[in-house]
Amino acid sequence: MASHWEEFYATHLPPTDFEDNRKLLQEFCERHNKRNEKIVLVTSGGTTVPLEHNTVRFVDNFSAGTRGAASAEYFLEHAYVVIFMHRLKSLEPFTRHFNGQKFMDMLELYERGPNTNITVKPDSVDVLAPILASYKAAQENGRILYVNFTSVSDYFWLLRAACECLSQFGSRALLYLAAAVSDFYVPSNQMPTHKIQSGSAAPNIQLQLVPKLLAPLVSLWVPHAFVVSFKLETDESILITKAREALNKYKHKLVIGNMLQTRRTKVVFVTPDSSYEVVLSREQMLNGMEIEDVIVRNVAANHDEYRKKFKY
Ligand code: PAZ
Repeated sequence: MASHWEEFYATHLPPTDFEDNRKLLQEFCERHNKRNEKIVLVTSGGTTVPLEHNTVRFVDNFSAGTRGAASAEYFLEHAYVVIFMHRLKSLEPFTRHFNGQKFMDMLELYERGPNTNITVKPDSVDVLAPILASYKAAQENGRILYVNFTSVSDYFWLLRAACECLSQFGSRALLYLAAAVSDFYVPSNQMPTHKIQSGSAAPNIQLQLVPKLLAPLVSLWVPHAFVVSFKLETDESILITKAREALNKYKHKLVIGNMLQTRRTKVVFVTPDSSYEVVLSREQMLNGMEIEDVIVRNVAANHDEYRKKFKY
C-alpha cells in the first residue's frame, strides 16, 4: 500500500514551472558539488492552502520569511552556497533591508531647474554598502539560487526535487527547514473547480492532514545530510516536548523551537541528547544584531561537528 506522502504525489500535479525549477536546481547542484562546496537548502515563508482549483480564496499563515531570508545571508558568510526556496513575494536575502518605505527614506531628491538628481543619503551609504557588496559577491559568483512556491503542493514538489539534487553532496548538505508549512489542506480531488459561491448555504470545508515529509526526506531522500527543522508553538509548556517528539520520530539532527511571540529574540536548540537556549540580549538588539546571526553560527558549528564524524 502506498504511504501517505506517495499518495500525495500521485494525486497532485506538479506546478507549471516545475521542470524549469528542476533544471535550475540540477545545474546549480552539479556545479557546486564538483567544487566540493558546502550547501544549504533554506526554506522560508508560509504555504497557502487553496480552496478552489481556480484559486480565488486560500488559507494562509503569518510567516513573512524574515527568519529564512536573514539566515540565508549568514549562511553565505559561513561559506555555504545557498538554495533559497521561498514563498513567492515573501522576504528575500539582501532586498529585505530595503523593503517599502525603508528604501525611499534612504534616498535624497534634488530638483534644480531642469535637472533632477537622486542620491543615497550619506548616513545610509554605511548601511547600504556592505549589503550591496555581499549581494554582488553572491550573485556574481552564482552562490545563491532562488526558487519559489506558493501552495503547499508546490512546496512538496519543489522540496523533493531539491532533495534529489542535494543527495550527491552527502554530509556536505544542510537542510534548514524554516518555512511555515501548513499541517492541513484540501486534497485536489475534493476541491471545487470554480469559485465557491455565497448564494446558497455557508460552505463546509473539510481540511485533511498533510503528510509529514520529514519522514521520507530523512530516511530516503537525503540520508547523509544534516537536517534541521523548526518547530513553532504558541504554548511554551509544550515546545520542548513537541521538538523532542519530532526528533524521536524522524531521527534527524536538530530541532529549533521558537514561540510566535518571542521568535525574534529567543529560540531553543533541541538535539537528541540536549537542549539549550539561544537568546539575544536587549543590548545586542539595540546594536542591530539579529538572532539569525547566532542561530546560523550555532547550526554551522553543529554541522561541522557532524561532518567530522561522518565519512560521506
Ligand atoms: O517568517 P518569520 O521569520 O516571521 O517566522 C519564522 C518561523 C516562526 C516560521 C520559523 O522560525 C519556524 O518556526 N518555522 C517552522 C514553523 C512550524 O511549522 O512549526
